[in-house]
Amino acid sequence: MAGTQIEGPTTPVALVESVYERMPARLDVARRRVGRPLTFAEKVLFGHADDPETIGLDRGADYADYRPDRVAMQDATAQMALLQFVTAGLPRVAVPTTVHCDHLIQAHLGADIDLKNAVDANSEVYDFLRTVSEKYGIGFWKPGSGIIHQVVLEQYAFPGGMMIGTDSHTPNAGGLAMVAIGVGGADAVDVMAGWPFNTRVPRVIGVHLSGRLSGWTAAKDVILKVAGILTVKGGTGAIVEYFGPGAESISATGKATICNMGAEIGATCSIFPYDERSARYLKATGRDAIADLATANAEQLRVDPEVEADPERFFDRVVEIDLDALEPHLVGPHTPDLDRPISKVKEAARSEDYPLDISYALVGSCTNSSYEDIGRAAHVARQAKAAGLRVRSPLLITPGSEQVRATIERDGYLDDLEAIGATVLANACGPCIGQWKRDDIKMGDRNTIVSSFNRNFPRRNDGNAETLSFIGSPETVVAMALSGRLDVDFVHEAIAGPDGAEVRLEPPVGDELPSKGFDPGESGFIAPAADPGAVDVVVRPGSDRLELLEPFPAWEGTDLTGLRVLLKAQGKCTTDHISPAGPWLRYRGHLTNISQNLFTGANNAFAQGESGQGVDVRDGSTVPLPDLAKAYKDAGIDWVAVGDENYGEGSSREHAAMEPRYMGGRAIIVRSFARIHEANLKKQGVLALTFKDPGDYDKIRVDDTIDIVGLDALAPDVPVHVVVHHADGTTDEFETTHTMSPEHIEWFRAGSALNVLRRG
Ligand code: MIC
Ligand code: SF4
Repeated sequence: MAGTQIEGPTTPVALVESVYERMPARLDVARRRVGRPLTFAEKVLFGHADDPETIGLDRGADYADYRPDRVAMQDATAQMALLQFVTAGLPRVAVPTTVHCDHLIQAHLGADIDLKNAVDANSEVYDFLRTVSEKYGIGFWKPGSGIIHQVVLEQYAFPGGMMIGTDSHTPNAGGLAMVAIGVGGADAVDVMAGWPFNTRVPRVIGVHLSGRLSGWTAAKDVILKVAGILTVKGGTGAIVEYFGPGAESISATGKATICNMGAEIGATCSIFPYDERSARYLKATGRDAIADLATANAEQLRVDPEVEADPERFFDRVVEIDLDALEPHLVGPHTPDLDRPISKVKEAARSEDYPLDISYALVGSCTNSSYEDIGRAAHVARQAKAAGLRVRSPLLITPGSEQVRATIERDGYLDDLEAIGATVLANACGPCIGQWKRDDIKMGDRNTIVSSFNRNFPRRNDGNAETLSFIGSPETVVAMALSGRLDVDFVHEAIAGPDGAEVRLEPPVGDELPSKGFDPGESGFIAPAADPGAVDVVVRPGSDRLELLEPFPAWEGTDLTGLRVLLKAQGKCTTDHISPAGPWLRYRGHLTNISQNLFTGANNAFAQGESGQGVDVRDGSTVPLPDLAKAYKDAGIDWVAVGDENYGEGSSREHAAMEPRYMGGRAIIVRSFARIHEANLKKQGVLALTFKDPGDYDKIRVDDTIDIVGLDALAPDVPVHVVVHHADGTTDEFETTHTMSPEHIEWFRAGSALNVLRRG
């Protein structure tokens, strides 16, 4: 098994070989069992089934065990995952695993100084992550080496492979034909401990691509369009599989952009077939042997021909995108599925009264920071420079990895961008995760920003709910920075140049890959220790950043009665509402401290006006939700939270599930859940319940007490009964559904999945 060898800075060819070797026999079993041809995603899943002969087949219904080839974690989620892993008492990880330091670097003054400040400010956390990695056989990527998903794409992703990662944008690796799934830390702990990854067999949505990408239209526009069609919950429980002749007109990194943002529509992951563009990327990143192997096994790495010929028969849904007709798009504000072609943005901006001046433009993030992305952005910058134009909105650039940064520097792209006034930030998440120290506006100032990122929830980038964030491709963002206005259609109109001259921007052109090859830059990889016994892992007692975990108590064996309603979330309640990032990233390894942010972004139907407030039913006072949760906990009062549609959308951060659990939350009852968050709740022993009749949401009142009954008979597919006692003496009763398998029920009983793992 690959786990016994020392993790290196790239995927060993032997691992890829072993995946390809076992695939044909497994696909025979799969075809025999399902009795039809297979989509590519199904091939990869069967290729990684714990047991292909018995694995569940019913897409969207059965739970199934898979054996991923790899685990990746970023620093903001790895802390909690590794705090859990070390309590399992195992000598080393069972599968190849890496940790990437990218989220904790604050963007403020520019790459060098920001990186130095991050290393100083986070040394305790980085030391913890590095020593745990060294001790347990995990590859460690230092701060500055790049954003997890770019580094994974450059070094570890391979066609037909399967991985999980503790970050919702892990599906980025689908651009290299990999099933790559974002999970919470507890799922990663299972796999690192040698257990299978358990998830529901995904449905498969096919996106058929015809035509070719050209002109201003970029890969980003494909996913912005798909997001508009499928909406933020349309991909839930599904793999989005791209196929058709248009796929070959998109580079590997462009495909990764599309797969990355599949997270925004709730998809389990997204995937492209292996093609010549994938081979080119593998070779350019020094993986010729893997490219050759993949080419030799190409048939396993795409849909069966019958599926391509008659997709409606085999996919759960088919979406058609004609790349020839696709215009560049901009989505937002506040949600990634509010999409408009650039040609319609002006009209919308005026009618919706969006601030027309763009206060900042940002290029980068794991989604859009490849060599090709920056090359196309730089081409727009060169045109501007030739016309004497500089940016009218400040422009920030974050390269995706050290390799991309060194190469775009060598090839002059950074100079092109700096020449029109751009500032280059460290190779990290920076403003994308709210690690952005903005000095130009005050909190509460209404303003517009445009970025090439993937998320645009309120407060996401700068903590200000009045920042309206729009998302487009890197070239769109640079063009908009040049006009500085939301109401200039740079595709069809001229931009005002110096002295009033009109400047027409030509569609951008950029090389897919560097003709001189990549410059690897400064290597950021640290291999695990040869002698793990010599490595000490230190968690300083009294630290405010790291805290060892206490196991959650086991279920008391009785029904849950007399629960209070802490919160009834109204409308969007993403993980950024439940456990915001930005300044709170500081406490990602300290459950007690981070719990102080619980629900601070949530809109409570019972305490409207300001977000994050709740009503203490004991005296009717309105108090911040984290304080209320703590007060209830201290008084021994357990509680539930109620939520609306797609509750827990967004990040994989399991803090959004651990915090409620830690603060006395026993159940979350919602109209619908986002996949990762629901899984995270179950892992931590919280009952994740869905109103059978969404209308029952309306029955919940502020001063109710709630009983969740019949728990001794908790079983898969059996509804859970809820009795609501209103303060006026009346009661309501309703049924809720859940997705707990027998194993998940065991987690609930034991108090958490980790408690089960510890028991061995
Ligand atoms: C995000 O984009 O929201 C994050 C920050 O990368 C998260 C992970 C986290 O909260 O640490 C994600 O997408 O999973
Ligand atoms: Fe980092 Fe943003 Fe990508 Fe999340 S979405 S991994 S914060 S760059």
